[in-house]
Amino acid sequence: MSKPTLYGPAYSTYTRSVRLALEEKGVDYDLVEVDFLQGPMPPEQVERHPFAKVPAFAHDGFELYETTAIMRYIDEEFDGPSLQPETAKQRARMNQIISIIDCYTYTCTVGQLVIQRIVMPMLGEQSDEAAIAEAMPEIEKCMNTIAGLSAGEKFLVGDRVSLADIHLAPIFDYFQSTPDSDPILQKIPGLSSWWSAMSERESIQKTPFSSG
Ligand SMILES: N[C@@H](CCC(=O)N[C@@H](CS)C(=O)NCC(=O)O)C(=O)O
Repeated sequence: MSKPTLYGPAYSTYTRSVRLALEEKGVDYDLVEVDFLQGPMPPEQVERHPFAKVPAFAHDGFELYETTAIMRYIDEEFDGPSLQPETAKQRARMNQIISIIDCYTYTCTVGQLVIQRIVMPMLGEQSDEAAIAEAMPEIEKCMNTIAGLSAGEKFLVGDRVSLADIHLAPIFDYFQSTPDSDPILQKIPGLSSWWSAMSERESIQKTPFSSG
């Protein structure tokens, strides 16, 4: 079987979720860096992804975009530990958490907080404190909801890592690195314990946000 190629920058949370799936499965892959912070999305990436996003993925001539579709393909196509739980109820819970991350959590946590607190200063711009303040209640609601659904188990769904964990981990890594996360995480100790378990994993350590 040929080596898959992943197109996206190491700093992208969605790209990192796919990298985590590959690492957890033990799949060797090529990462083609695609930068969109210093300018518009490169035209070759827009050819791979008509909505001008990252990541995109290719394997054996099969091209795919949309992170959850890519992660599920990787889990089902390659050997290695399954990243989807065995029971229908657990799989439904995993899919529910992934959907909460995509529909509600990414926008307030990355689109607002991380962009304003981390990316803007990196680009020499000022953080928009009003945008951050507006995002915080929604972030708290998302983190509380995910923690509540995970019911205090070691990982978000049961005692084995699943696609829900690797979907949240990159977003959470940025979030926990901001001072703004402290008051929220103090109220949700379960999430900090989850992050302690996640951040020790080799997959997390092998996929830093900076490739340099
Ligand atoms: N629905 C897409 C979302 C991907 C996405 O939003 N990626 C972000 C980076 S983490 C991106 O491409 N941002 C560039 C932009 O919006 O211009 C997926 O699941 O893959």
